[in-house]
Amino acid sequence: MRIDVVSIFPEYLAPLELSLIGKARQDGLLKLTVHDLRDFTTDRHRTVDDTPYGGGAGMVMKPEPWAQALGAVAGTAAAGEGELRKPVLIVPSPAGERFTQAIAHELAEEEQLVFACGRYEGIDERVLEWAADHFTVRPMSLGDYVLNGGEVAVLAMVEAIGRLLPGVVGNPESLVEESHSDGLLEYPVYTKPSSWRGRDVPAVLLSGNHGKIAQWRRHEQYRRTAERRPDLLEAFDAGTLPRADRTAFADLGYDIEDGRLRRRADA
Ligand code: 6GU
Repeated sequence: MRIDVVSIFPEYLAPLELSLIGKARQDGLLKLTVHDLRDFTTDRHRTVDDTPYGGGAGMVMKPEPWAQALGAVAGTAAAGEGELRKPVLIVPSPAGERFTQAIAHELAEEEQLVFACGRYEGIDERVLEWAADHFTVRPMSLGDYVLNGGEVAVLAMVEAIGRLLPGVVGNPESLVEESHSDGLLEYPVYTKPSSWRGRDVPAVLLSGNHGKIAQWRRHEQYRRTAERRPDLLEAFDAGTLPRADRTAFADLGYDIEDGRLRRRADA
């Protein structure tokens, strides 16, 4: 995969040289380049922003440096059958679509991703309209809070996507049983010693009974998800659960109707 990041703070992206993602770059699994937006300005002051039309607080990023930068990084990749596949332009913004594990999986299939890091009040809207001719444009948000710019969001998204690329995570099994891989939160984990400061590891995990352990872990996932992220259970397919799992959900205060979980009114 090829990734280009455009930012006025290229140093902000230095952590992408570390750990798993840094290793993936060294191994050639990920070709990641960070570009300085100011290198695409033409004035002496390397200006990237100006005051907003219509008034109001803050500054807006000017269109021309962005058009130059995006034009320079827009590669074209073969999509088979002589088709050219547009790169995906991800625009981090609190006004974007919510970035999820499912979207990370989608984006991990792409040949090229370009991240356009806005600062200030954002990028002139016409840049995104123009860019749609050359890219699949996807404004993306990490969640409902405001960061000062897209750089920290790019660190998060590149890590979430990069670890899904073939060969990046040493043991691909570790991608299977983790939070959000099955729409649920992960079960709690324990290591030695089996007793620590008066707290014992749940006995079932020491039992050697793999069926019982798998069931306990699944039920812990249900319990945790119901407690911390009940919203995730709305999308959960409860249609084909074994009896013990139905009972587990009943104990958590959920009925199952037409394969969907429904919180009991009295729960
Ligand atoms: Cl992707 N960008 C910015 N600037 N703020 C955010 C965000 C992104 N996601 C949540 N807040």
